[in-house]
Amino acid sequence: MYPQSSHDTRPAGRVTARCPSATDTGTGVRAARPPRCGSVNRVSLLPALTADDADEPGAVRFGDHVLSFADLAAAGGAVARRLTGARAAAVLATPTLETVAAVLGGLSAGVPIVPVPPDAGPAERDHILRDSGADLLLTPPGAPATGAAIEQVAVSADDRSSWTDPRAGGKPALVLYTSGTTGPPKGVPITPDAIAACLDGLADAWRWTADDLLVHALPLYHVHGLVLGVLGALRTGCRLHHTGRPHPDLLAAAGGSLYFGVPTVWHRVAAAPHAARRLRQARLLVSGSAALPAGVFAALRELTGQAPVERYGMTETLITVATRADGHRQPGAVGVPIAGVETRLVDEHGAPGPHDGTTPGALEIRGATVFDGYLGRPDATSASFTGDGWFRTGDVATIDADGVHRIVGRASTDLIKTGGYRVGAGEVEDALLTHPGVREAAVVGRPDDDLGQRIVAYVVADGATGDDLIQHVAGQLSNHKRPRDVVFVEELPRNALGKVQKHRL
Ligand code: MCA
Ligand code: AMP
Repeated sequence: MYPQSSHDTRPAGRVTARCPSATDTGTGVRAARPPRCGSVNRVSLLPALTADDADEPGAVRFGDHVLSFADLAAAGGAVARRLTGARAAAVLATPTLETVAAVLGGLSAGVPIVPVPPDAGPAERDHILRDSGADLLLTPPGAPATGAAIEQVAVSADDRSSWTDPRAGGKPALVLYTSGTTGPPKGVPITPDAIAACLDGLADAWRWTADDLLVHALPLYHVHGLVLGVLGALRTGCRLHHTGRPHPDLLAAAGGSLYFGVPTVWHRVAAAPHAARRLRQARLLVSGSAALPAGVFAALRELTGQAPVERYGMTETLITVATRADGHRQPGAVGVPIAGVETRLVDEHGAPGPHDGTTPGALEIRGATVFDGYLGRPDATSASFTGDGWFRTGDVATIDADGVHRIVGRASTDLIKTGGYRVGAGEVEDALLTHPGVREAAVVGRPDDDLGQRIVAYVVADGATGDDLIQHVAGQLSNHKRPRDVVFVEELPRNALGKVQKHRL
């Protein structure tokens, strides 16, 4: 099932540009600088782990647990030895050094790693394990038996073995699960080449170097926390402090130079002025995964003395557009394509849209960071790419004459962003419908100052309370997929074809 090269999952006939050539003008927006594909470090994916100073203590800190890069590599080496012969290995992705060691073990052994949200209910977890074909579940030591149907192997970050440096390449290193509008989450294989291109593009945009101290508290089963927040440190060689919880006081006390957060975290930092003021010493505050509200942008600028930079991406494309450290920081603007990435806008007929800063169009992306296709889902893959190889993001954007992008909405209301998490309305509806009292369900995202959107479920049901249904969903899926509110209705508004009219809810 796993492709051996980056081309195996592409639909026949699809033309892609992994790295646009200098003469390829296309109709899109190109990174202002020439693509750096040629300068990607193809020898080593994570050079910090074998650098001359890899023995320096204190490089990577998760709470009170601290390791040097060299010790972390040796912990990864010990995991790699246990992965011999595995097809894919799932990891219960707690925010710990054990998860980092497990990911490194997979990278080193050439075994795709499949992070599983640690709070995933059995339905979500079993889907991920089954769909990915993982034959092992790596967990922190002392983790209770999960009940998963595959062998559970405890990982210790204190084990040591020799480290084999992972190479860049086109075979999947990670498979991350992400929601669509309907059905269970889909697997997104991510190659070392795509990771390297993304991280090098961001390092260039943000002047991200080994002199930085990166601080965040993001989950380790998504691109933001795992690819940027962990592998980014191991590629640039910067120190990393994961604070466990994204509490403003913990973030401030870490004294970082570079901070990553989702808008919900920045909203909470802005609401804690004493902590926010302590971020004045930071070099760069970065927001992503969802739109940063203008009010939070303004509050951060006021309290920290600097405007945050926003960047935009998706699980399928990694991060593709970013405000540069030396770029103009404006609320709502997510910046320009990173090196190696092209973007374009198209209208409803697929024709190129103007880059005038006001006309919205469907945003399409191609380039070195874009995935090749969903795991085992050729139908979904071909629906996501145009015939000439551009990925349809599903986001609606404007692009101005300087190439600055603004995300102005999503084409589908059935993808909800709550706390930076992407949640498909269909997955939550399916979970609600497995409750014996529920006859119909429609799930929507409602604006929320803290979460961006909150999940609200409209149900036709007998003999169940709202709390029952929230707990029922939590029993199957991850915590953040629970509806915050349940509204009981007599019937759902439907059109003549029987389709629920969510705009009328
Ligand atoms: C949650 N709780 C609930 C419900 N939902 N209780 C009752 N009913 C519900 N429906 C509980 C939670 O379990 C928690 O309990 C408490 O309420 C507070 O929850 P919440 O408000 O959600 O806050 P939080 O748990 O502190 O989480 C906020 C967060 C989190 C830390 C910002 O949303 C987060 O880490 N988001 C990051 C998502 C992310 O990494 N996305 C990147 C995707 P208790 O306190 O007991 O636990 S990658 C991506 O998007 C692309 C590539 C990109 O651009 O980055
Ligand atoms: P995910 O697959 O969880 O990575 O979610 C990707 C989606 O997050 C994108 O399609 C956008 O809708 C949204 N997103 C990510 N970054 C931003 C941003 N800076 N501004 C607005 N939306 C964003």
